[in-house]
Amino acid sequence: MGHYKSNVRDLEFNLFEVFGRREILGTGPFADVDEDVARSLLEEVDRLATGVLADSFEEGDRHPPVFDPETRTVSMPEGFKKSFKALVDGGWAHLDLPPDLGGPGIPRSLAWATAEMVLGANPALYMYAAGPNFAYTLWKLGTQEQKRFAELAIERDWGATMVLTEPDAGSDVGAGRAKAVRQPDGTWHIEGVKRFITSAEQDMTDNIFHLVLARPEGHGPGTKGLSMFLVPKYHVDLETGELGERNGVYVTNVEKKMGLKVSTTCELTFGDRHPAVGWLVGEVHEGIKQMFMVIEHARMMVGTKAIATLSTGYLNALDYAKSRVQGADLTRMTDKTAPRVTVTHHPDVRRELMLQKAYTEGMRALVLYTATFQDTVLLDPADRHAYEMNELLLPVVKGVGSERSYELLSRSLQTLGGSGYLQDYPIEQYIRDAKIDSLYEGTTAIQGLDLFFRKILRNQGAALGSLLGEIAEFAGGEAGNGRLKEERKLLAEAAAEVKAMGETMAGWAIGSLEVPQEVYKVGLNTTRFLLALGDLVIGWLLLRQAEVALAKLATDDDPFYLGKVGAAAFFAKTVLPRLTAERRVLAATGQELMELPEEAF
Ligand code: ST9
Ligand code: FAD
Repeated sequence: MGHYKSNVRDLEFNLFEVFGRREILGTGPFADVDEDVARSLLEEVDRLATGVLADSFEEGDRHPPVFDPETRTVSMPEGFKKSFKALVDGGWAHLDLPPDLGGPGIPRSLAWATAEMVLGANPALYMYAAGPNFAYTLWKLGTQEQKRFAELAIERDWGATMVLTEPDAGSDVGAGRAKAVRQPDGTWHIEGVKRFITSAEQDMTDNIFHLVLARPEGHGPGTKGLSMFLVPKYHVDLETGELGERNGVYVTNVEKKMGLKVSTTCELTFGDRHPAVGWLVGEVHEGIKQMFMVIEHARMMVGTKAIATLSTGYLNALDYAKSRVQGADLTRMTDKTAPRVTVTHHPDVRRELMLQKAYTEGMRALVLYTATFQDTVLLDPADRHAYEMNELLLPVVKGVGSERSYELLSRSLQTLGGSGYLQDYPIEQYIRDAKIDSLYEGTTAIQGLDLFFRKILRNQGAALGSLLGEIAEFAGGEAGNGRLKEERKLLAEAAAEVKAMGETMAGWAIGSLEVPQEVYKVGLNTTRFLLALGDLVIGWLLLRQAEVALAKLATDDDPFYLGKVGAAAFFAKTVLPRLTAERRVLAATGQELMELPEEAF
């Protein structure tokens, strides 16, 4: 048995029983996909993920890629190459593409459901195989020649990267110093050093193309002065598709890190040996806007990766707990002759397992709920509401998904006792591999700022208001036929707390127009608010699942549905009431922390 434990049943439950995806299949851009096709896709990806993709997960950690500074090349571990080949040769790297680019034209919800399994089995594979997805973005943004390049990249499954970060420009992308110098032939020479670039070197694809943010000479400061350039590793004859000379972009170091070791994290140097030639994407200077098309996809990917890892962590912990015999039932704790029981009988283990289950399944629902808005945007690009809801939920998927998954993975390890600490089980690697999720693609602090200032304030609370309205309507309704009455009340209270938190923060933000320091109070609470909103949405989605499950339980005593009701009730009763304390802490925020001298820390 491999390390990866998938949960296709829960994916299908979300897609077909909760979020009604049947209704959009066979329509518009999804004309060629019906429910049978969707289910068989999930089944096939499940087989792949639990098999050949998961096979090299451990090897990639214990024998990471080797960088040769002389040749500036990387050798990937053999087993990982085999997994990569299976993914790419099976055409799975094209799953997200529309039919005009040779893809199956599946909804985003189904795409993220399949992505969860690849990301849970061996996350770096998804990233190395993301070239065709990057190319799709290039194809949408690019000139005719760049579209041709993108088509070749898709046809040949070239690798790709997103290149923003520099030593002095991490969260603050606009501080970037990499320079672009225009050439008489219309191309650009890129100069400078980028760092922490994922997948920038490997020996699994013939070519790699980099989407690079650099500042054209004479352009202004900040993110708005950056432009996006296409910089391939090898030059390409666009007519024949043949590779030409080596371009002047080289990996000059590969980082040694805590986890996700098989994913190369590279220093990328432009133009130190010979010119690094780039092409301005779309021939327009809109770099940050263009890059955010990639970033939005990547943030969704990171949240999904985190949650996928928690899911397999929880299922591994559950398996262990069901077979580990230790101690007597608590009711017979003083009877030394009492039979020993599996640890699932102990209340404390049950509580821990249920917390893991509730967050895992609630956050999976969060990913797929968010993806339903992406489906709507594909069906109707003019649907402003769906667009704004997706924007609102993305920092929640990324920020909450990564923070809660990391936190709860340590609970999964705890369930195994001392064995969890060993490399005989996958959870210690899951924890190391998942830590990165709260850091890259914008740290949690950045997600909190993005949520509050851009997705709520700038949107004048429209999307948040609509979400809170839906939650309040559900809480005030009859969901659960009398069975979820107490839980709905707890949900209504939690929604009111989150609303009050948002209003208090908005008040401070408005107050800062007169007293600038008031904004510190907002900044002291953006992460708190992000996590609180996450808990609220997770609690609501779990209760929506429980409502569906209760209806099924009328005729079907499937324990899957019992688990749904149990998880929702547990979350409503043990997690949602904590939001009252969060609101009180938030409301009491003062300036003390900001007034404390740095030396006092
Ligand atoms: C990284 C990669 O960490 C890690 C893993 C890589 C794995 C890759 C493989 C998988 C991915 C596959 C992708 C495939 C592609 C797609 C396929 C599709 C099928 N939303 O607020 P302002 C824009 S990479 C949208 O003033 P500052 C907007 O244009 C490194 N747009 O910002 C805005 O203008 P306007 C990741 C947004 O103060 C403009 O930016 N690094 C959003 O200048 C300026 O906005 C980071 O993530 C948004 N949410 O700069 C950096 N926000 O307002 C984190 C901004 O006129 N830091 N824009 O609309 C930040 O995000 C900062 O907040 C900052 C601040 C840089 C934006
Ligand atoms: P800093 O920005 O220096 O942040 C330090 C601390 O300050 C953090 O806790 C942060 O939350 C906080 N902070 C910073 N600014 C603010 C603020 N305004 N308000 C509140 N708190 C703030 N980049 C790419 O371009 N391409 C890649 O492919 C890529 N892959 C990566 C892979 C790995 C393994 C790693 C580690 C990084 C990768 N990155 C990549 C870079 C990554 O996106 C950055 O590390 C990340 O955006 C944070 O930047 P930083 O590390 O410079 O931290």
